[in-house]
Amino acid sequence: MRKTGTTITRRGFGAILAAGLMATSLAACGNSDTGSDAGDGKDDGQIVLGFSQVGAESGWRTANTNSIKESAEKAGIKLQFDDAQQKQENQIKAIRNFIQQKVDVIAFSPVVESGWDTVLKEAKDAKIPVILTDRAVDSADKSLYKTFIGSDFVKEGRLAGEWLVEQKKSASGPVNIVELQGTTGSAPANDRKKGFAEAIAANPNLKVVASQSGDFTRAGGKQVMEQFLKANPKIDVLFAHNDDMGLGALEAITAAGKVPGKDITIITIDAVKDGMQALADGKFNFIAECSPLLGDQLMDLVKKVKAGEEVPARVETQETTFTQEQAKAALPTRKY
Ligand code: GYE
Repeated sequence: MRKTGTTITRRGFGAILAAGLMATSLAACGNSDTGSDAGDGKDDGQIVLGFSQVGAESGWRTANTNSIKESAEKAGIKLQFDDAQQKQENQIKAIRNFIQQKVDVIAFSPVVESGWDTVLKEAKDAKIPVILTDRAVDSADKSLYKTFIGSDFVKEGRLAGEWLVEQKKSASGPVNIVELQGTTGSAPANDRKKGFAEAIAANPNLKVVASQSGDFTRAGGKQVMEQFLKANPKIDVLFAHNDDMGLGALEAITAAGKVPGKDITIITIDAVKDGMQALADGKFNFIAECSPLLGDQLMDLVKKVKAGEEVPARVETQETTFTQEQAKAALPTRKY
């Protein structure tokens, strides 16, 4: 059996409790150099984590939010959760609120890569450690955050492209690809596009004939796919940067009288349940996995940075890929 993202290290409840007690008592000893003084004056001694989430744009995001909420509760961490509705200005506002409230640690999943330096500097000046989850920022100053936890998006794009290269290796003519990009300026959209383009460069027959953002949503995927179908008489392949856009595109493809998975080869990223179902049903052809189950590892990191312990600069998620047969096998035990 291949390794899937659902096998991310899960620690026993006892270990979590012990780690929690240890971190709490360390925090109670006070004044670690990275910790804020936010815990002071709170009689319960609980670590307070301010988390700014991107939004609720996809199945992946919902699973990620659930994972973070469940893991915080399990770890005895008090979570201040904010949903930014896919707007950077809302995230900046939320982070400023967290600073004002003097939370112990701030974590966030940056909707786009650029434009974070000022607010990250404010957190640093307030001595509140910041953890990036899921998406990266392009800040040159790496001291503005403690660590990053998430996936290698370039690799995901590359795996998608490599699978296609293999499938189409005996194609004698042009293979027309349309690409549904994620949110413009976001790390996963930038990186998945890059990895895919690098991989398909191996075969000059493979050509991206149209590429546009569907904002990681089903509605966006459907709408942009409709435009693609109108403008391009021959589409052989759809590469969607997430399952949800691929699922939205299915409706447009069917409405145009084409058979998804047969007339048009569909490759997506994420491997959430609905995407895996579409793959098992033969409507998608291949998915590169991206695990949203970051909660447990995030809470471990929160405790460590609060305690002033060293943490790795980057913590990467374990992932795999799925064909239709593999999706059928994995679906019954899929957790998200
Ligand atoms: O692939 C997509 C979500 O940042 C990895 O965001 C995440 C992406 C995920 O909306 O479905």
